[in-house]
Amino acid sequence: MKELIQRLEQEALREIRAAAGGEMLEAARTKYLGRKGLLTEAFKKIGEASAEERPALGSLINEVKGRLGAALDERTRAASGGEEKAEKIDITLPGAPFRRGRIHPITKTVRDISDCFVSLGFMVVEGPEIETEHYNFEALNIPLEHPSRDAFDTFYLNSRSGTQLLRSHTSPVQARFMEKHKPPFAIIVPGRVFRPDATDATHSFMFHQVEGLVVGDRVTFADLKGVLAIFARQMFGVQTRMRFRPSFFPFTEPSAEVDISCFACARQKHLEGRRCSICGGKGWLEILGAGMVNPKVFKGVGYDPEKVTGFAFGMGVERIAMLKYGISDIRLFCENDIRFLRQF
Ligand code: 2U9
Repeated sequence: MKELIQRLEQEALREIRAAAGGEMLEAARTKYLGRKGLLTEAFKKIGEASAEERPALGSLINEVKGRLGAALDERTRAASGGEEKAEKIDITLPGAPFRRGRIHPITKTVRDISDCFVSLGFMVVEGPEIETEHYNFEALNIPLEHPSRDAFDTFYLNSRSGTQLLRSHTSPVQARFMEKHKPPFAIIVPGRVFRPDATDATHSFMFHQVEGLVVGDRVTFADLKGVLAIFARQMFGVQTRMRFRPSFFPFTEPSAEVDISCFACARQKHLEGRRCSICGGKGWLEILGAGMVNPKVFKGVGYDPEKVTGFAFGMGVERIAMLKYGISDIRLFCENDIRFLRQF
């Protein structure tokens, strides 16, 4: 009987040591120490032993119970601690997912336009959004009676330090640049501009422009055409054609509006008589205005128009982005709808 109990103990200890986790340890506890467990069974069999042996057998079983209980407790503690630790460093768990942000389509378009001109040697220049009437109008040969100077066409600010306004174009930056730098130079000026237009699908009181200015010795209209042709092809595809229509701006003379051949018509051979939704069937898209810098503008900043010539151009970034990406409403750029922004 004594050997039987000792063997039982060895067997139980082996099982406890080999147990792989909490569940197996609980099973061992029930098997050996439970109410119907093997040690309880052994207790019941003490009656079969002789009267002299019984006390020693009883205390042996109690000692074994104590040792097995202690062994089980220790292993259970270790197992649960181990499991906790393993959880903390479980490198197989997938990481918490997070969405990467994106560049706003207007920022992306400004960068694409700028990159093209930078690759041609232009320098990017920026300036203030709050301007004086001098830099926003006078320096650009825009006379006092010009309709754009009307309070309904410009945001004027209440200011103690003379009349201030929100710039209605980025051109004042070029005027400021010319005052501080001598030709030759080639700059592009991206930035936000403000006009109190009634808002609709194609007009907003705030939008972005990229304007360019090249000044130097014998800069010609041919240079203007060459630079803009490279830009149009880079932005809208190598097959893009350009056309110039005569126009008028106070700051350029002569002035032109520049169209590109409609990239959508070219793609949509299957239109078969139906009108192209991008160009309305005209085959051309207006993308920018341009011209040779008016000599009066040069005089105003202290350049001699007999010695230098220059060309300038300007484009609305929202319009370029809307054409390029087929966006039908300018307000989408400001609504922060993640379903819209995620598409770029
Ligand atoms: C200086 C001299 C000349 C900038 C120019 C345009 C033509 C033009 C419009 C395009 C769409 C503005 O966003 S828009 O409404 N711009 O057509 N801008 S030439 O000419 C300058 C600028 C600065 C000193």
